[in-house]
Amino acid sequence: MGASAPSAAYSWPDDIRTAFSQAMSVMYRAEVPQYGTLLDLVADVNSQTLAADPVLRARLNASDDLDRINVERHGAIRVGTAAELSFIRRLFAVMGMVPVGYYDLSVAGVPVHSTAFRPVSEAALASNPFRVFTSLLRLELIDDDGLRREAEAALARRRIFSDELLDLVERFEGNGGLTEDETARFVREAVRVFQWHSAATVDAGTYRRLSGAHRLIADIVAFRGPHINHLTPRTLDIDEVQRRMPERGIAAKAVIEGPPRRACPILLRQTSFKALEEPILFGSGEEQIAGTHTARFGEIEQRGLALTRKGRALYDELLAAARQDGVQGDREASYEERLAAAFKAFPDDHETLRLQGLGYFKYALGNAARRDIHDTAATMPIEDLVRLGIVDAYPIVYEDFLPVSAAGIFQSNLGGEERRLYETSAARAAFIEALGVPVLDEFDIYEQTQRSSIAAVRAALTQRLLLKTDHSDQRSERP
Ligand code: OOG
Ligand code: NI
Repeated sequence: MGASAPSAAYSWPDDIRTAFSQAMSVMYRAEVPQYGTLLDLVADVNSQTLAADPVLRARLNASDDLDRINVERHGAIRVGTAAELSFIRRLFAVMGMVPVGYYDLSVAGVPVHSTAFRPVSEAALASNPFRVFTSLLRLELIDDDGLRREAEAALARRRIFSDELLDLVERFEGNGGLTEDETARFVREAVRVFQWHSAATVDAGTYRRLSGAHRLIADIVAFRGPHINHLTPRTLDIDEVQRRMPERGIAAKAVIEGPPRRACPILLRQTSFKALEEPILFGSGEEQIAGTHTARFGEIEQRGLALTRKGRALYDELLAAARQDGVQGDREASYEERLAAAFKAFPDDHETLRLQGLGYFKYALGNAARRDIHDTAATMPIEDLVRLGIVDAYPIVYEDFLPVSAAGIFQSNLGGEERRLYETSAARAAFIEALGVPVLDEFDIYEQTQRSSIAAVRAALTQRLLLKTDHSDQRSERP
């Protein structure tokens, strides 16, 4: 898993990813000034949160996170064809990002399915966790045959990757890396793929019909490339940023997606500002007419503990209950109140979360391991070691996305309740075929991280016990 080390002549994939995410941020701030305003607000709230919470500050300082606190954690793009998706996969591989997870958004009335390209190894995540939520249009969900063929033709006409970029990706694949000069050119060409085009590739009538089928279809089909539709920095206090967005003239979406505020954060909470209406030119030459398109926004996220399958099932159940209550139950209570009430059933301290197998944890030797430890330590159940302070447990952070939340983000940026009814079918296989490789299972990745930390702890304890035996042997040899 993850990228192997390139030879010294080549750039580290982690460094290419960092350069790419920084260049994307610069471009997006220039394209969408309100995004810059959001970044400023996030930076202010983050520094106020740190000033008020020295413990948090010390922890982030120790984990090296402090100076990178305000950088983007993810972005999102939407592509139109299998060929585009499979090349995107090769492009992200240059930056050590591989497809993790499969999200079927058609169940939420959005005609796409998606994966997240992201780093996987612990070292790569620590270096820079930047990920790109990538959706593929499901053309087969356009009912009107004529319109579907028009959309297909428009997508077939466009070339979203430059020859230089194709060449650089092939070089990377052939040589196992990119030189410094190639890296600079790669980043420049890769960022260009995701830039904004203010002229549509179709006339106003076609745009209107595509948009009528679903606004997302127009967003994907009617443009020269898959423009980045949002970037997402990390906030240390999402409720505060949400509350303060209006003060800066930012129209926030109505609710924060994901779990409620908790003492022990789980999974992912996110919110965004509503997509902006931007001027567009439709058609070409004499025929060109002015109109608008709404697609681009800014988002923030706050991440917590990665849940096991069991924890995730409980999360899904409680979230569904809170949402269902809005339809059937207590109509007086706000969504936040219903959510908080439903999640009372989700344990909110790390010990219970661990003991009940709801979350993934990483283990490392604790303070008591420095003292004399009993011979049986290396084989004791991990929970006993934690209880004795020989081993400490740390929550593993959730690095993926949530389909219900993603649907909520899509929805709020499509101007309210744009939902279509789609047949749910076995689309996953088609997605994987388009991608060209299988997607990794996110639970397997967390499980593996947890398991290898336990193995490392046991190896270290065994080592200590061996040393101890050595010493006592030497002592007993002395007269
Ligand atoms: C992607 C929406 C999903 C998230 O954070 O859940 C997403 C999109 O609008 O293309 O980015
Ligand atoms: Ni997002």
